[in-house]
Amino acid sequence: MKVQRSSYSLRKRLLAISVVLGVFGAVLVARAAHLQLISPDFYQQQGDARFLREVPIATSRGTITDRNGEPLAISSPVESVWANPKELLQHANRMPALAKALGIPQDVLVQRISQRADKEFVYLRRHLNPDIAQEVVGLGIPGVYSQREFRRFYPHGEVMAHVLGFTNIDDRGQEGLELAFDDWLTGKPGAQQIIRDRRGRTVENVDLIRAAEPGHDLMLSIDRRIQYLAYRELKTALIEHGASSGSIVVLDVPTGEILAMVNQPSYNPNSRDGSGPETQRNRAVTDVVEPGSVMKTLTLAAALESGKFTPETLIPTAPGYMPLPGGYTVKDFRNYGTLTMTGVLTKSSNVGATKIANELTNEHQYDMYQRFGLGHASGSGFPGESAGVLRAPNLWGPTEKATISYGYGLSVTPLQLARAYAALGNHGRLHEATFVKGADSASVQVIDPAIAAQLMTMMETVTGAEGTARRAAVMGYRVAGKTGTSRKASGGGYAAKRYAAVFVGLVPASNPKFAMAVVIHDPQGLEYGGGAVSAPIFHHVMDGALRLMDVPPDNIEQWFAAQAKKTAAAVAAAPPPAAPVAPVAPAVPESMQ
Ligand code: 59J
Repeated sequence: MKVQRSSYSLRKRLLAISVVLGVFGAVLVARAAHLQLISPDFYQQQGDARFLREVPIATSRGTITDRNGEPLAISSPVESVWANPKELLQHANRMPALAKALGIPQDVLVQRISQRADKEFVYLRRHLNPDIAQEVVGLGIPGVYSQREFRRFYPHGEVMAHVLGFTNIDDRGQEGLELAFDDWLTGKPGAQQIIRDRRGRTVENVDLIRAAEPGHDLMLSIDRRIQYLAYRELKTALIEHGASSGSIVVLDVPTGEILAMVNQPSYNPNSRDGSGPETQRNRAVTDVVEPGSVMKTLTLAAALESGKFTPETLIPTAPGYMPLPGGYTVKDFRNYGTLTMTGVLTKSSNVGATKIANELTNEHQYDMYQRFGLGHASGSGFPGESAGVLRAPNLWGPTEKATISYGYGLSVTPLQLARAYAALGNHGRLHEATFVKGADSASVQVIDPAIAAQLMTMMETVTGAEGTARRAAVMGYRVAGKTGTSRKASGGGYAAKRYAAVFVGLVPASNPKFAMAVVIHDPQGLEYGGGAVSAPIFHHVMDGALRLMDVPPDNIEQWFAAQAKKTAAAVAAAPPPAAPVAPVAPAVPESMQ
C-alpha cells in the first residue's frame, strides 16, 4: 500500500513538475520572442536612454575687428567643469581632492553640491584653462565633467573698452557694440548624441543632430592706430590738466564713419572687478555737455542762409557786454569792438553771436541746429545713446534765444558735435553715424554747399594767428575749427571754477578727411580753455593720423618752408665735412650734359 501510494504520488508529482516547468519554459520562450522579435526597439531605447545623452556643442562668437582686420574682440576656448550632484554625493570622500584641484574651499564646494542635491547639473568652475580642467576631470571622480565654452578676450584692453562693451559669462553682449550686435555675433550651438558609460565618461559619439554655427564676424569702422593715438593723447592731457573726464571722437568726413572714439576714465574689459559704472560709460555717446561757443558756427550757418549776412558783415560788439530785455547781460571775454561776422568766430564773441541771432527767427535758428543732428540720436544705434536736449523754439525767451546762439541752454553729445562739423566739411551733407566699415550710412543735405564752404573758410581763421585755437594748427595742413570754454551749470547757476574745454575741428580744410571733437571736463589750473586744453590734443592726434593715413598736405608752402628750416638746422648742427682725399671725377662728361 505504502509503495503503491508512493509510486502513484510520485508520478503525480512528476507530472505536476513537468507541467510547471513546461509552462515556465513556454513563458520564457514567448518572452524572449517578444523581446527579440516583436518589440525590440522599445527596450533598446530604454537601455540607451540610461547612457545616451544629447549634449550641446559650444560655438564661438564672431570676431570683432577694426577697419583693417586687426582683431579687437576674440573668442577663445575655455573649459567649464560641472558636476552631477546625485552622482557626486555618493562619493563624498573625494570632495577634498576635488576642492583642491578646483582651487575652491572645500566647505564652499560641499555647500554648492548639497544645495542642489536633487539636480543633475551644477557648474563647479567656469572658464578654466583647458589644462587645469583636464587635471580636474583626470581625477576620475564620478559625476565630475567638463564642457567646452568660449570666453571673450579684448587684446586692446581699455583703449577699445567703451566702444566694444563686453559680454557676460554666457558670452552674451551686455554693453556697447557687443550688445548692439549681439544677435549678429552670437553663434547657434549645435547638438550631438553621445553614449556615456556607467561612470559618465563619453564612450562614443553617436550622432550629430545639428552642426554648430559660429557667429558672424564684424568689421568696425574704427582704425586701431588712430584709436590708440586718441587714447594716448586724451589720457596724457587728463593727467596734465588734472581733469576729471574727457572724450574724443574722430570721424571720416566723406563717409561719416567713426574712426576713433575714446573716453577717460576707462577700465580693463578683461578683468572688470572693481571698475564701477563711472569708468564703463561711453561718454562720447551717453553723456551730454553744454557745447558753449562751438555752437556759434551753426548760428552763423543760419545767418548766412537767411541772406541777411555775409562773412564780411560788420557786427559791433562794443563795449563787450550787452544787457537783454529779461535782465540777463551777455558778456564777452574782453571788448572786441566792431568785428566782421568771420571775426565773431575768430575771437568767439558772445555779444556778436547774440546780435546775429536777434536778426533770425527762433524757428530758423532751431531748424538749423536740429538739421545738424542736435536734439536727436545720431543713428549709431549705440546702447544708451543720448539725444541731447534742444527745446522747442516757441519756448525760447530773449535770454534763451541769445544763450543758445552761443551754446548754453541746450546739451549735446561729443558724437553729435563731431558729426555736425563733419557735415560742414562734407559740403553740407550730414551722415548718420556708424561704427561699421562700409556701412554706406544714409546722408542728408542739410545746408547749401556754398554756405558750408564759406563756414570752412571762416573757421580756418580760428587756428590762424588771430584765432583762439592757434595750438590746433598742424604743420603743412590747413585746419578749420572752433573752440569753446564753458563754465559748467551747477545748482541753478554757473560754477565759478568748473569748466568744459571743447575743440571741434576739420583737416585738411581744403578737402576734409577728418572731423574731430575733443571735450575735457574740469581742467584745473590757469590753462582751462578750449584753446589751451583741447586744441593741442587735436593737434597731436591729427598730426599722427594724417601721417598714418598718408593724407597729402594742403599747405605746401608752409610744409616746404618747414622742411627747408629743418634742413638748414641740420646742416648747421652737422660737423664740417672732412676735406676730400682726391678730387671727385664728374659722373657725366661736361660735353654730354
Ligand atoms: C566763459 C560761459 C556761462 C553760461 C565765461 C568761460 C556764459 C553765459 C549763461 C567766463 C570762462 C569764464 C547762460 S572765454 O567759449 O564766454 O575758447 O579759449 O561759460 O557766457 O552767458 O571765466 N573762450 N567762453 N562763457 N557762460 N552763461 C571764451 C568763451 C568761448 C575762450 C577763451 C576765454 C565764454 C579765449 C564762457 C577759449 O568762446
